[in-house]
Amino acid sequence: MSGCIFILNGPNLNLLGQREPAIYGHETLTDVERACAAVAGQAGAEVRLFQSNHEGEIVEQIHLAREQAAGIVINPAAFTHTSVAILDALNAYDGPVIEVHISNVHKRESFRHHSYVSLRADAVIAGCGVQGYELAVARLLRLID
Ligand code: DHK
Repeated sequence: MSGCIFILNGPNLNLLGQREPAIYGHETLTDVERACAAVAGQAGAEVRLFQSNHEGEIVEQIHLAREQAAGIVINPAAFTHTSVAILDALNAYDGPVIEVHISNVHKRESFRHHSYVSLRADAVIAGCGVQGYELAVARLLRLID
């Protein structure tokens, strides 16, 4: 398996930096990708960031990860709370998985408190802002070392 880490993002995260900045901050997914690439680069690893508003496309990226990724960082966004399909795809992936939420979902509406993905994730990071992605990459590097 290569040293590539997949960073998968669900719906509306293409609007990161513009969307509800009081909750999700001002940084963009491009900023996230740059910061994660720097963390991974220190260990000689690479990241590949993907975002989709479509559940099936995220499922297909997880299938691709079976061949290409040493680990997965995933912020499924709203699909966190609804998607058995993403859970099933992650259950078919053998490497480590870290679930990230930019906001602290447990301080928010009750429908955000349940995560299907947490049934598979090796770790969950919530409420650290976009820094959560960097923390997740650092943890994955430790797990795949
Ligand atoms: C992002 C979303 O879009 C929401 O649907 C989730 C998550 C929380 C986040 O905090 O990154 O409920």
